[in-house]
Amino acid sequence: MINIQKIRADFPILSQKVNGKSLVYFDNAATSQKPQVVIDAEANYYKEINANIHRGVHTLSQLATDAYERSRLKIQQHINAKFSHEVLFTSGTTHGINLVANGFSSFLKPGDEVMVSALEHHSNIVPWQMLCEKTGAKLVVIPMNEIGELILSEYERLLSEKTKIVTVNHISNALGTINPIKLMINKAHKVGAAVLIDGAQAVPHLKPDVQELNCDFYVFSGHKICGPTGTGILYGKEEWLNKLPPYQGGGEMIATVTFEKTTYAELPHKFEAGTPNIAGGIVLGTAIDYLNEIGFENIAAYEHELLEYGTKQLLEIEGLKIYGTSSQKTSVISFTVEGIHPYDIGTIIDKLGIAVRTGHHCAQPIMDFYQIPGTLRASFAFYNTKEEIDALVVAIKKAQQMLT
Ligand code: 7TS
Repeated sequence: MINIQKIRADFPILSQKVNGKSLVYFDNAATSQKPQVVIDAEANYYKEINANIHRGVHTLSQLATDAYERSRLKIQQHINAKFSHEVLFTSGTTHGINLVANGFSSFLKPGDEVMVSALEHHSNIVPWQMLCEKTGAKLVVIPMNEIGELILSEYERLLSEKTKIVTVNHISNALGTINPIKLMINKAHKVGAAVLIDGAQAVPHLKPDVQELNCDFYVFSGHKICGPTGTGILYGKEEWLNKLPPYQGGGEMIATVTFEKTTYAELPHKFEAGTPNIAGGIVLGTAIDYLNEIGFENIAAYEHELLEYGTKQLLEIEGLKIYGTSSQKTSVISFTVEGIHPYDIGTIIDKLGIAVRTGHHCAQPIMDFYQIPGTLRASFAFYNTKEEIDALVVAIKKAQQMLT
């Protein structure tokens, strides 16, 4: 069970006024808010143990290194990776995807295929397009249907021994659809393709088990799970990370350097060149502890309640249409209101203290599919309430009156 009063008290920003009104924060798919324990942990790192890691004999460096590596172990446990060196710190989902896409340029040749889905965020499209341009491989797209689900019969038809990697999100950021990734991973493996799962929108709602999923790569951002911006994780199976070339060269990722030849460090350091976001990596562990204390089953059940309530209440507004109506959905509602541009509603409800995202949500192909310029997107977190949803409905009706 969620103790909503207690949880809301953990987030100082939620009691803030915006434009003179109580903040209603429904832009959680863009980034989550941070609880006090996370804010404190960030400050405490700099107050107490700030030092560079993996390189000093001195005490602070050792303390910082231990805390950073403890966080890696925590994340390994959280996603159930087999080895801690399969867990790489990145600056976010975008970084993780680019690292893998860049590495695949060593493996691909003209005629090979890279498969993405119609439901992807731009950061899981563009790096693969760049890879295809570089290697002559072909980008193949798994199509979607009207309710925002991937068409699995088409997926099976498109898979072949030419497919070298399939890259798909666990949950769509623009529509909230939960993709059947376990099944998709199995099918891809049958033709010998690797699979990368973009878990950016999944990890706020569920605890992924990378061994059970049997994915080759799983990426996510820390800032969407109550952690700091500029943090993220790339999980990769050991055999793949050993095969992939390093992404960036620099300090910390080497074993030996001479002007003739450099040899690379073991995993995970081979992919962690330079001084990382040390505080961020440590505090990401704090954020994961915080979420696990609440419990992902509790989070999912409560957010599902918000999704059902929000869907019902919003649909009572005349002319409101929801995009993404799969039965397998997280707490994201993307919608338009007939005759009014999403941006205009977004601007008016912002004046009433309500934060939603408007636009194409970095998923232009989905908007093109529906032939719309964009939507309003209300994305709920475990610290939101039904009363806030009521406030959203009132605000949209007010905007509707003003604009029609
Ligand atoms: N993949 C998905 C599915 C996402 O939702 C996002 C960010 C990214 C990748 C990129 O993550 P980043 O942390 O590297 O930027 N999604 C959103 C969003 O929906 N609104 O703002 C950011």
